[in-house]
Amino acid sequence: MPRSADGAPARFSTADTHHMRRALALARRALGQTRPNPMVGAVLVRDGEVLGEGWHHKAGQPHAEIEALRDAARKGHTTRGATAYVTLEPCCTHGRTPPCTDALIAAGISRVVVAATDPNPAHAGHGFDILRNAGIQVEAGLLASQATQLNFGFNHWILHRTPSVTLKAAFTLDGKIATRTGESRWITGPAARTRVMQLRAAHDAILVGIQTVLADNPSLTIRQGRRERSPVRVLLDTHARTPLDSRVVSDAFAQQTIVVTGPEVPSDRVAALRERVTVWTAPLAGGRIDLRWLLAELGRFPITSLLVEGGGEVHASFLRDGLAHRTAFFYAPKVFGGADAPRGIAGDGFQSLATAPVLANLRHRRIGPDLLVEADLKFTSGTPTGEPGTPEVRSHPVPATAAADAPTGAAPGANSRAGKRRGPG
Ligand code: AOF
Ligand code: ZN
Repeated sequence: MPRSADGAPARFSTADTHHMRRALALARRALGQTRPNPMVGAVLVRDGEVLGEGWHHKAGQPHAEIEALRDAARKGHTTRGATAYVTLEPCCTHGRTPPCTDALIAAGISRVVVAATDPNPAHAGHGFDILRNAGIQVEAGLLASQATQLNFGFNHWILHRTPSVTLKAAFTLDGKIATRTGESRWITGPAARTRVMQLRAAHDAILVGIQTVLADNPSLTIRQGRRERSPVRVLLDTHARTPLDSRVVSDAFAQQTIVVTGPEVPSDRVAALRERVTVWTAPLAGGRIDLRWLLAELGRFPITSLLVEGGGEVHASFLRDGLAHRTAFFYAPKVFGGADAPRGIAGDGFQSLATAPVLANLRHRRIGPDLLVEADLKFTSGTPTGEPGTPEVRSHPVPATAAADAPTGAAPGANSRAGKRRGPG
């Protein structure tokens, strides 16, 4: 049973559920647009009448509650005695914008129904206390898991300041991602590829390795109907081998691309790349880009969620270092065979059963002829981001470890800062 913010059982009516569903739908309108802020929706209702609706559009702009209050005012409604349905606990601190708790109290709202608690340590229940102390009835937990899932990136980032990492791959049933002659288009069907577009849209950035760029020349954009847009695209390119005519470097979204090279690469290659894209010079760990360093930089960018689309060596590195949180593995009903045919997860592999990651909370479904298996990664020991040797499930929300205040946002492509700071090696 859902619980109110103070743990007492709360009863939600069908009308409550209906309005919260609407608030969630409003929140989703800003999918991929709010980083590093969460997506939030709000609906104001009195006596069954919807007075105002709103959602958070972008970091730095008004929060969902404020948008809904303004919408009600525009429509000539007062809000005294109304119920506010909000998908996230109202904030109670001054960030880029003033506290929503103050605005709700000033507007005379008498009941606040919330889906998820804000994991931001600056809020995390304080918003509820402030509202309740002002005499407002507060109930939380309605459709909480949907609201939490929606903001899986924010929920991780606000605690760790690094992105939540999802590994995505499309395999044959025998774990191959290409035939032995390198044919890989397409392993999965069109429905699975549409689902990949949705996955991309739900992440702030996509990462691939140089092998994938050289083999497939992917565009990594989001194509929905006639519209095409791009999340931030990150290429791991230790030796600065990215061809200047590859799509990620030369298409209309090139200013959204970050090429990450090692420290010792020809300066003319870096200069040529830098004319089109942002180039970061990264330290190496074991001869490859140091992924911990990269995740910290992406967190500063700020990127809250990262979709890793391979190839096999890249996936293996994230797994080996315990840096991935979820998987989205597509399986096509095909078998390629071949000891030398490329595998979805390569590298050296884990030495023992005891150190191999285990997948928890498995969710599977058919997508056309294919199968999608989504799961959370569980490292039983080895080198995850948590304490070595400690069993740990990195699902969402993750345990609190970190800082309290939210940094300021930055526009995609506006990060020549990083490129300038770390010149070519
Ligand atoms: C809400 N409603 O719509 C959002 C909230 O810098 P600011 O002022 O935008 O504050 C950002 C923090 O506010 C963010 O880290 C998260 O805790 C919360 N986001 N809160 O009440 C909203 N987007
Ligand atoms: Zn707020």
